[in-house]
Amino acid sequence: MIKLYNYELSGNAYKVQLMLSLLGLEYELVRVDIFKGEHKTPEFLELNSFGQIPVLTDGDIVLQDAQAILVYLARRYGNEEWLPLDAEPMSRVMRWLSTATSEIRQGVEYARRYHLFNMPNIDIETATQKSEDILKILDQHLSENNWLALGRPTIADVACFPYVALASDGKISIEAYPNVRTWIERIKQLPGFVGMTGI
Ligand SMILES: N[C@@H](CCC(=O)N[C@@H](CS)C(=O)NCC(=O)O)C(=O)O
Repeated sequence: MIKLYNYELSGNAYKVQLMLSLLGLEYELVRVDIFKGEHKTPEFLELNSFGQIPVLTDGDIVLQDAQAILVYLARRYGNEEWLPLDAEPMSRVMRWLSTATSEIRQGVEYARRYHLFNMPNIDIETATQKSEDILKILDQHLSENNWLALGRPTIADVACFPYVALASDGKISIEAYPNVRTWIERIKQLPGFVGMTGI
């Protein structure tokens, strides 16, 4: 049985839940209340020494990091469709996994942390500027492409979708980015799509 250690407001954990659902897999959710520090207990640190969700277990396999888990699920259960192995298309998918953990995280994800969770040590001006920068780039890219990496949905879309779709939580409007809005709606139409609070 697959278990996903998550928290309902975590966009990183939601990425994994979305992938599980798109693949039509059965899974169990194990709630880790990160606002009560449940991700820093010795038991949880055994699963992820970083003290972060998401964690996914599949039998004896214990995996950490949303992007890494998407790679696992795509290859283990989704064959070539969600993450092909040929050099060029694989590189195109990886580009966006990397973008999810850099430009998108430092932009819309941090803006959300600041406004929704009042997290300290976030430079909101920088996060807001980075949000606008990446949304503009995404909108341009999506004006010529229906999906981020290939001519079909891949884990690139799943990795980038949550925090872009949650941008308004960070007081970032996506009104000026019509192609981003259309892409969000396109993802919501995928068979097996599941939402989260705010999406
Ligand atoms: N690189 C990690 C980052 C995960 C992450 O930032 N998780 C947050 C919740 S969305 C968390 O557990 N934060 C608690 C902490 O870092 O102490 C991933 O992509 O899974």
